[in-house]
Amino acid sequence: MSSLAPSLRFINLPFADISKSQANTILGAIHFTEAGLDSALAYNDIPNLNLTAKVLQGHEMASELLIVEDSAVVSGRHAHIQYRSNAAYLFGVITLPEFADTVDVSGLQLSTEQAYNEIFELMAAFDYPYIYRFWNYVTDINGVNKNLERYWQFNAGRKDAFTRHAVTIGEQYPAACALGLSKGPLSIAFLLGRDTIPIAIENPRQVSAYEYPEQYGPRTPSFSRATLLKSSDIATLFISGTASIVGHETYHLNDPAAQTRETMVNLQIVLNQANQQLDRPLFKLNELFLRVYVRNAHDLPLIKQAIHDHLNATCKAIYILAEICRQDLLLEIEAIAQADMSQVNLTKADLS
Ligand code: 3EB
Repeated sequence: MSSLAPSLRFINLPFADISKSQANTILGAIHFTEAGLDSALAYNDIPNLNLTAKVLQGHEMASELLIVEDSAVVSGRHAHIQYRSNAAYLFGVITLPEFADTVDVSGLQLSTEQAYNEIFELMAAFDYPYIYRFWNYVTDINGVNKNLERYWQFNAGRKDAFTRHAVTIGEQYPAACALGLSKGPLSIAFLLGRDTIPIAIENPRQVSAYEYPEQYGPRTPSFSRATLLKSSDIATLFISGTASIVGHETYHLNDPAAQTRETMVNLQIVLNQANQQLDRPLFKLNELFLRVYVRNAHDLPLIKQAIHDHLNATCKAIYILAEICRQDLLLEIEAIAQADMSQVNLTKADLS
Protein backbone atom coordinates (compact mmCIF):
# COMPACT_ATOMS: atom_id res chain seq x y z
CA MET A 1 0.00 0.00 0.00
CA SER A 2 1.48 3.35 -0.95
CA SER A 3 0.24 6.79 -1.59
CA LEU A 4 1.79 9.34 -3.88
CA ALA A 5 0.28 12.25 -2.01
CA PRO A 6 3.02 14.24 -0.27
CA SER A 7 2.12 15.06 3.29
CA LEU A 8 0.36 18.17 4.46
CA ARG A 9 0.89 19.47 7.97
CA PHE A 10 -0.71 22.18 10.02
CA ILE A 11 0.87 24.64 12.40
CA ASN A 12 -1.05 26.87 14.73
CA LEU A 13 0.75 29.86 16.11
CA PRO A 14 -0.44 32.36 18.64
CA PHE A 15 1.65 34.89 16.82
CA ALA A 16 2.62 35.11 13.17
CA ASP A 17 6.08 33.89 13.85
CA ILE A 18 7.19 32.84 10.41
CA SER A 19 10.64 33.23 8.96
CA LYS A 20 11.28 33.93 5.32
CA SER A 21 13.16 30.66 4.94
CA GLN A 22 9.98 28.75 5.70
CA ALA A 23 7.91 30.63 3.17
CA ASN A 24 8.32 28.09 0.36
CA THR A 25 6.80 25.36 2.47
CA ILE A 26 3.64 27.33 3.30
CA LEU A 27 0.78 26.39 1.00
CA GLY A 28 -1.46 28.99 2.56
CA ALA A 29 -2.56 30.52 5.82
CA ILE A 30 -5.53 31.80 7.76
CA HIS A 31 -4.92 34.68 10.15
CA PHE A 32 -7.12 36.20 12.82
CA THR A 33 -6.17 39.61 14.10
CA GLU A 34 -8.04 42.69 15.15
CA ALA A 35 -5.44 45.06 13.79
CA GLY A 36 -4.82 43.62 10.34
CA LEU A 37 -2.07 41.41 8.93
CA ASP A 38 1.54 42.15 9.69
CA SER A 39 3.31 43.06 6.46
CA ALA A 40 6.04 40.52 7.23
CA LEU A 41 3.61 37.81 6.17
CA ALA A 42 2.72 39.30 2.83
CA TYR A 43 5.66 37.87 0.94
CA ASN A 44 6.22 35.15 -1.63
CA ASP A 45 2.66 35.06 -2.90
CA ILE A 46 1.33 33.06 0.01
CA PRO A 47 -2.47 32.99 -0.15
CA ASN A 48 -3.35 34.54 3.21
CA LEU A 49 -6.92 34.76 4.41
CA ASN A 50 -6.76 37.85 6.62
CA LEU A 51 -9.66 37.98 8.97
CA THR A 52 -10.49 40.87 11.24
CA ALA A 53 -11.35 39.16 14.49
CA LYS A 54 -10.21 39.53 18.06
CA VAL A 55 -8.15 36.73 19.53
CA LEU A 56 -9.31 36.31 23.11
CA GLN A 57 -6.75 35.48 25.80
CA GLY A 58 -4.25 38.23 25.23
CA HIS A 59 -2.62 37.18 21.98
CA GLU A 60 -2.75 39.70 19.17
CA MET A 61 -2.87 37.23 16.36
CA ALA A 62 -3.66 33.60 15.66
CA SER A 63 -2.47 31.92 12.47
CA GLU A 64 -3.05 28.50 11.00
CA LEU A 65 -0.46 27.51 8.40
CA LEU A 66 -0.80 24.70 5.89
CA ILE A 67 2.67 23.26 5.34
CA VAL A 68 3.87 21.05 2.49
CA GLU A 69 7.11 19.11 2.77
CA ASP A 70 8.21 19.54 -0.81
CA SER A 71 8.77 23.12 -1.82
CA ALA A 72 7.66 22.61 -5.42
CA VAL A 73 4.78 25.02 -5.06
CA VAL A 74 3.22 27.13 -7.78
CA SER A 75 1.48 30.40 -6.96
CA GLY A 76 -1.03 32.19 -9.09
CA ARG A 77 -4.30 33.96 -9.58
CA HIS A 78 -7.47 32.84 -11.30
CA ALA A 79 -10.41 35.22 -11.51
CA HIS A 80 -10.66 36.60 -7.92
CA ILE A 81 -8.83 33.63 -6.42
CA GLN A 82 -5.27 33.66 -5.14
CA TYR A 83 -3.88 30.14 -4.85
CA ARG A 84 -0.84 28.04 -4.20
CA SER A 85 -0.54 24.41 -5.21
CA ASN A 86 1.71 21.40 -5.48
CA ALA A 87 1.00 18.12 -7.27
CA ALA A 88 -1.48 16.96 -4.63
CA TYR A 89 -3.11 20.04 -3.07
CA LEU A 90 -4.36 23.48 -3.96
CA PHE A 91 -5.13 26.04 -1.27
CA GLY A 92 -6.92 29.19 -2.34
CA VAL A 93 -8.47 32.31 -0.92
CA ILE A 94 -11.12 34.52 -2.42
CA THR A 95 -12.44 37.78 -1.07
CA LEU A 96 -15.28 39.61 -2.73
CA PRO A 97 -17.01 42.81 -1.74
CA GLU A 98 -20.74 42.29 -1.50
CA PHE A 99 -22.58 43.11 -4.69
CA ALA A 100 -25.56 45.45 -4.64
CA ASP A 101 -28.96 43.91 -3.93
CA THR A 102 -31.16 43.35 -6.97
CA VAL A 103 -34.95 43.40 -6.85
CA ASP A 104 -35.08 39.65 -6.17
CA VAL A 105 -31.76 38.66 -4.69
CA SER A 106 -29.45 40.05 -2.02
CA GLY A 107 -25.93 41.14 -2.85
CA LEU A 108 -24.49 38.67 -0.34
CA GLN A 109 -26.21 35.76 -2.09
CA LEU A 110 -24.91 36.94 -5.48
CA SER A 111 -21.35 37.40 -4.20
CA THR A 112 -21.38 33.99 -2.53
CA GLU A 113 -22.64 32.29 -5.67
CA GLN A 114 -19.96 33.99 -7.75
CA ALA A 115 -17.18 33.07 -5.30
CA TYR A 116 -18.23 29.41 -5.27
CA ASN A 117 -18.68 29.36 -9.06
CA GLU A 118 -15.11 30.64 -9.45
CA ILE A 119 -13.80 27.97 -7.06
CA PHE A 120 -15.63 25.17 -8.87
CA GLU A 121 -14.44 26.48 -12.26
CA LEU A 122 -10.86 26.46 -10.96
CA MET A 123 -11.26 22.85 -9.78
CA ALA A 124 -12.16 21.77 -13.30
CA ALA A 125 -9.62 23.97 -15.08
CA PHE A 126 -6.68 22.95 -12.86
CA ASP A 127 -7.69 19.31 -12.38
CA TYR A 128 -8.09 19.16 -8.60
CA PRO A 129 -11.31 17.13 -8.51
CA TYR A 130 -11.75 16.86 -4.73
CA ILE A 131 -12.79 19.42 -2.10
CA TYR A 132 -11.52 18.84 1.42
CA ARG A 133 -12.41 21.96 3.37
CA PHE A 134 -14.06 25.39 3.10
CA TRP A 135 -13.63 28.25 5.59
CA ASN A 136 -16.34 30.94 5.23
CA TYR A 137 -16.49 34.38 6.87
CA VAL A 138 -19.31 36.87 6.37
CA THR A 139 -19.96 40.21 8.04
CA ASP A 140 -23.11 40.55 10.16
CA ILE A 141 -24.03 36.89 9.62
CA ASN A 142 -27.05 37.17 11.94
CA GLY A 143 -28.40 40.28 10.21
CA VAL A 144 -31.63 40.22 8.22
CA ASN A 145 -32.51 41.92 4.96
CA LYS A 146 -35.07 41.15 2.28
CA ASN A 147 -36.79 39.10 5.01
CA LEU A 148 -33.97 36.59 5.02
CA GLU A 149 -31.18 36.04 7.51
CA ARG A 150 -27.86 36.80 5.89
CA TYR A 151 -26.60 33.30 6.72
CA TRP A 152 -29.57 31.93 4.74
CA GLN A 153 -28.62 34.19 1.81
CA PHE A 154 -25.09 32.83 1.99
CA ASN A 155 -26.49 29.27 2.04
CA ALA A 156 -28.61 29.98 -1.02
CA GLY A 157 -25.67 31.31 -3.05
CA ARG A 158 -23.46 28.39 -1.98
CA LYS A 159 -26.14 25.77 -2.67
CA ASP A 160 -26.94 27.18 -6.11
CA ALA A 161 -23.26 27.00 -7.07
CA PHE A 162 -22.99 23.41 -5.77
CA THR A 163 -26.07 22.47 -7.78
CA ARG A 164 -24.84 24.16 -10.92
CA HIS A 165 -21.49 22.31 -10.78
CA ALA A 166 -22.86 18.96 -9.58
CA VAL A 167 -21.78 17.24 -12.79
CA THR A 168 -18.13 18.13 -12.20
CA ILE A 169 -17.88 17.94 -8.43
CA GLY A 170 -20.31 15.11 -7.76
CA GLU A 171 -22.22 14.87 -4.49
CA GLN A 172 -19.34 16.13 -2.37
CA TYR A 173 -20.12 17.97 0.81
CA PRO A 174 -16.80 18.96 2.33
CA ALA A 175 -16.08 20.02 5.88
CA ALA A 176 -16.72 23.71 6.46
CA CYS A 177 -17.30 26.51 8.91
CA ALA A 178 -19.29 29.73 8.52
CA LEU A 179 -18.72 32.59 10.94
CA GLY A 180 -19.71 36.20 11.25
CA LEU A 181 -17.12 38.95 11.62
CA SER A 182 -17.52 42.62 12.42
CA LYS A 183 -15.95 43.80 9.18
CA GLY A 184 -14.30 42.75 5.96
CA PRO A 185 -15.43 41.42 2.58
CA LEU A 186 -16.94 37.98 2.02
CA SER A 187 -13.84 35.86 2.74
CA ILE A 188 -13.48 32.21 1.78
CA ALA A 189 -10.52 29.83 1.94
CA PHE A 190 -10.56 26.34 0.48
CA LEU A 191 -8.40 23.25 0.15
CA LEU A 192 -8.62 21.04 -2.94
CA GLY A 193 -6.96 17.74 -3.75
CA ARG A 194 -5.95 15.74 -6.79
CA ASP A 195 -5.30 12.16 -5.62
CA THR A 196 -6.87 11.35 -2.27
CA ILE A 197 -10.60 10.75 -2.41
CA PRO A 198 -12.17 12.40 0.65
CA ILE A 199 -14.50 10.44 2.93
CA ALA A 200 -17.39 12.57 4.21
CA ILE A 201 -18.19 11.96 7.89
CA GLU A 202 -21.61 12.65 9.39
CA ASN A 203 -22.74 12.72 13.03
CA PRO A 204 -25.53 10.18 13.71
CA ARG A 205 -26.74 12.39 16.60
CA GLN A 206 -27.32 15.29 14.24
CA VAL A 207 -29.43 15.66 11.13
CA SER A 208 -27.02 16.19 8.23
CA ALA A 209 -26.83 19.92 7.57
CA TYR A 210 -27.70 19.42 3.89
CA GLU A 211 -30.97 17.80 5.10
CA TYR A 212 -31.96 20.42 7.70
CA PRO A 213 -35.69 21.23 7.64
CA GLU A 214 -36.86 24.47 6.05
CA GLN A 215 -37.14 26.37 9.34
CA TYR A 216 -33.36 26.95 9.01
CA GLY A 217 -33.69 28.61 5.63
CA PRO A 218 -34.97 27.90 2.13
CA ARG A 219 -31.71 26.30 0.92
CA THR A 220 -29.78 23.89 3.12
CA PRO A 221 -26.14 24.41 4.18
CA SER A 222 -23.70 22.50 1.94
CA PHE A 223 -21.26 20.81 4.30
CA SER A 224 -20.52 17.54 6.04
CA ARG A 225 -19.47 17.18 9.69
CA ALA A 226 -15.89 16.24 8.75
CA THR A 227 -13.71 15.19 5.85
CA LEU A 228 -11.34 12.25 6.29
CA LEU A 229 -8.25 11.83 4.12
CA LYS A 230 -6.73 8.39 4.40
CA SER A 231 -3.33 7.57 3.00
CA SER A 232 -0.86 4.82 3.83
CA ASP A 233 1.21 6.86 6.27
CA ILE A 234 -1.13 9.49 7.69
CA ALA A 235 -4.81 10.16 8.24
CA THR A 236 -6.08 13.72 8.31
CA LEU A 237 -9.47 14.77 9.62
CA PHE A 238 -10.92 18.20 8.92
CA ILE A 239 -13.62 18.71 11.56
CA SER A 240 -16.27 21.24 10.61
CA GLY A 241 -17.51 23.92 12.91
CA THR A 242 -19.29 21.90 15.60
CA ALA A 243 -21.94 23.30 17.92
CA SER A 244 -24.58 22.46 20.50
CA ILE A 245 -27.02 20.98 18.01
CA VAL A 246 -28.81 17.67 18.54
CA GLY A 247 -31.06 16.45 15.76
CA HIS A 248 -31.44 19.79 14.05
CA GLU A 249 -32.17 21.85 17.17
CA THR A 250 -29.99 24.12 19.24
CA TYR A 251 -29.71 22.79 22.79
CA HIS A 252 -29.07 24.71 26.05
CA LEU A 253 -30.23 28.22 25.16
CA ASN A 254 -28.30 30.93 27.03
CA ASP A 255 -26.11 28.36 28.80
CA PRO A 256 -22.54 28.61 27.48
CA ALA A 257 -21.14 25.86 29.74
CA ALA A 258 -23.83 23.36 28.74
CA GLN A 259 -23.46 24.30 25.05
CA THR A 260 -19.73 23.66 25.37
CA ARG A 261 -20.28 20.23 26.92
CA GLU A 262 -22.78 19.29 24.19
CA THR A 263 -20.32 20.47 21.54
CA MET A 264 -17.59 18.29 23.05
CA VAL A 265 -19.92 15.29 22.86
CA ASN A 266 -20.55 16.04 19.19
CA LEU A 267 -16.81 16.37 18.53
CA GLN A 268 -16.22 13.00 20.21
CA ILE A 269 -18.87 11.37 18.04
CA VAL A 270 -17.37 12.80 14.86
CA LEU A 271 -13.99 11.41 15.97
CA ASN A 272 -15.59 8.03 16.70
CA GLN A 273 -17.13 7.94 13.22
CA ALA A 274 -13.75 8.73 11.67
CA ASN A 275 -12.01 6.14 13.87
CA GLN A 276 -14.47 3.51 12.63
CA GLN A 277 -13.31 4.28 9.09
CA LEU A 278 -9.72 3.69 10.23
CA ASP A 279 -10.56 0.52 12.22
CA ARG A 280 -8.57 1.95 15.15
CA PRO A 281 -9.16 4.78 17.67
CA LEU A 282 -6.31 6.89 16.33
CA PHE A 283 -8.00 10.27 16.63
CA LYS A 284 -8.23 11.39 20.24
CA LEU A 285 -10.19 14.37 21.50
CA ASN A 286 -7.58 15.48 24.03
CA GLU A 287 -4.85 15.56 21.37
CA LEU A 288 -6.67 18.05 19.18
CA PHE A 289 -5.78 21.67 18.73
CA LEU A 290 -9.16 23.37 18.98
CA ARG A 291 -10.24 26.63 17.40
CA VAL A 292 -13.11 27.91 19.49
CA TYR A 293 -15.31 30.69 18.13
CA VAL A 294 -16.96 32.56 21.00
CA ARG A 295 -19.95 34.87 20.50
CA ASN A 296 -19.66 36.85 23.74
CA ALA A 297 -16.27 37.59 25.25
CA HIS A 298 -17.76 37.47 28.76
CA ASP A 299 -18.58 33.75 28.28
CA LEU A 300 -14.91 32.89 27.80
CA PRO A 301 -14.15 31.75 31.38
CA LEU A 302 -17.16 29.37 31.45
CA ILE A 303 -16.42 27.97 27.99
CA LYS A 304 -12.73 27.46 28.78
CA GLN A 305 -13.55 25.78 32.07
CA ALA A 306 -16.05 23.42 30.43
CA ILE A 307 -13.49 22.42 27.78
CA HIS A 308 -10.78 21.79 30.35
CA ASP A 309 -13.16 19.82 32.60
CA HIS A 310 -14.31 17.68 29.69
CA LEU A 311 -10.84 16.89 28.41
CA ASN A 312 -9.43 16.37 31.86
CA ALA A 313 -6.08 17.50 30.48
CA THR A 314 -4.26 20.58 29.40
CA CYS A 315 -5.74 21.03 25.99
CA LYS A 316 -4.52 23.24 23.22
CA ALA A 317 -7.08 25.77 22.11
CA ILE A 318 -7.31 29.21 20.66
CA TYR A 319 -10.36 31.42 21.21
CA ILE A 320 -11.66 33.82 18.57
CA LEU A 321 -14.44 36.37 19.01
CA ALA A 322 -16.96 35.77 16.21
CA GLU A 323 -20.67 35.50 15.52
CA ILE A 324 -22.04 31.99 15.11
CA CYS A 325 -24.46 31.52 12.24
CA ARG A 326 -27.46 30.70 14.44
CA GLN A 327 -28.38 33.51 16.81
CA ASP A 328 -28.87 31.07 19.70
CA LEU A 329 -25.45 29.38 19.39
CA LEU A 330 -22.89 30.83 21.80
CA LEU A 331 -19.88 28.95 20.48
CA GLU A 332 -18.60 26.69 17.72
CA ILE A 333 -15.46 24.54 17.73
CA GLU A 334 -13.41 23.28 14.78
CA ALA A 335 -10.18 21.32 14.54
CA ILE A 336 -7.83 19.44 12.26
CA ALA A 337 -6.63 16.05 13.49
CA GLN A 338 -3.77 14.00 12.12
CA ALA A 339 -2.81 10.44 13.04
CA ASP A 340 0.07 8.20 12.12
CA MET A 341 -1.26 5.28 10.07
CA SER A 342 1.88 3.16 10.38
CA GLN A 343 0.56 1.87 13.73
CA VAL A 344 -2.44 0.47 11.88
CA ASN A 345 -0.26 -1.34 9.35
CA LEU A 346 1.88 -2.83 12.10
CA THR A 347 -1.11 -4.13 14.02
CA LYS A 348 -2.69 -5.61 10.93
CA ALA A 349 0.58 -7.28 9.91
CA ASP A 350 0.91 -8.70 13.41
CA LEU A 351 -2.53 -10.23 13.18
CA SER A 352 -2.04 -11.93 9.82
C1 3EB B 1 -24.40 23.71 12.39
O1 3EB B 1 -24.02 22.62 12.76
C2 3EB B 1 -23.71 24.91 12.99
O2 3EB B 1 -22.75 26.65 6.96
O3 3EB B 1 -20.75 25.95 6.47
C3 3EB B 1 -21.22 24.71 11.28
C4 3EB B 1 -20.28 24.39 10.31
C5 3EB B 1 -22.30 25.51 10.97
C6 3EB B 1 -20.43 24.87 9.00
C7 3EB B 1 -21.67 26.13 7.29
C8 3EB B 1 -22.44 25.98 9.66
C9 3EB B 1 -21.51 25.67 8.68
O4 3EB B 1 -25.35 23.89 11.62
C10 3EB B 1 -23.30 25.91 12.00
